[in-house]
Amino acid sequence: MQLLKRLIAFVVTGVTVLMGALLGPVAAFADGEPQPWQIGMQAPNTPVMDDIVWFHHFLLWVIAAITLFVLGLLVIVIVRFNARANPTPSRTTHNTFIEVIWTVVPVLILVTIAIPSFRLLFYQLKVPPADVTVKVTGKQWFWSYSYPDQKFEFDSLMLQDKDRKPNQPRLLAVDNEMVVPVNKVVHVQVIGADVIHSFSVPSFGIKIDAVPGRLNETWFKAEREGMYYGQCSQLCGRDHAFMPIAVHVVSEQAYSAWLADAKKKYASTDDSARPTAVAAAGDVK
Ligand SMILES: [Cu+2]
Repeated sequence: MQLLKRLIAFVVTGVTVLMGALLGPVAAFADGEPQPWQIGMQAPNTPVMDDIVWFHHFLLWVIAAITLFVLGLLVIVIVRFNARANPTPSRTTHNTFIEVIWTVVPVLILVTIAIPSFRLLFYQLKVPPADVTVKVTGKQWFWSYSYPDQKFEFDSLMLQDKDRKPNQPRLLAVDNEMVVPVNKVVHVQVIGADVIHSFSVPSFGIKIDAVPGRLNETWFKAEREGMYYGQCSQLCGRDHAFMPIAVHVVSEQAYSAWLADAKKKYASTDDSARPTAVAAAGDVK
């Protein structure tokens, strides 16, 4: 009995701590990158990610309620119907009412989950009219960003430790970030050049495979300025862990200024003039 009480206290404390950690400090973390000892998700920076976080919290409550309910039933069975407390068990085998209840209630729970789930899915999938289009190409092992309306393209490689400034996060900072304006719908087209990669930025709520020969698309509308990081999320070979994604969200004016600069800087569309990162990365270490 003592053991059971301790077990219940342990479970209740565990659930409370976990719920607190998962539901509480989402907004307390710094923007755009993971933090040491972080448990919850990164702070959302798009309407889609807002909805994903809401849905996650909603599911967490549903799961917690079901788990506690089942735990309660188990405890009742253990305490009241063990061989000592209940030496002559009942021979009842069917109860139509209870059987209807345990079929109908789970169906209702699933429908309650399905409605916001499908709403979110369609919200993610339907790209609204785009203000900016960026074509992202996953390569072994870096990303290329092309702005089709502006007719330029550039490569984005992870910064090595020796090139990194103190405020740039290790394994996430890159030499050339993807730059987008704040509060604008950015249409992202994603493709792979060699193998399957995956373009993923947690605080934007996007993760989409970069498949050779297939143009996938997604979208995001960043609501705050800043630097937002992600990583390739599909095992793609030796340097899979070293092809981070960095998206710099800037004001409208800063974006126009960057565009003007970038058009000059990345003017050459001739492949031979661009950094030969593939050859360099292919060297045997
Ligand atoms: Cu990859």
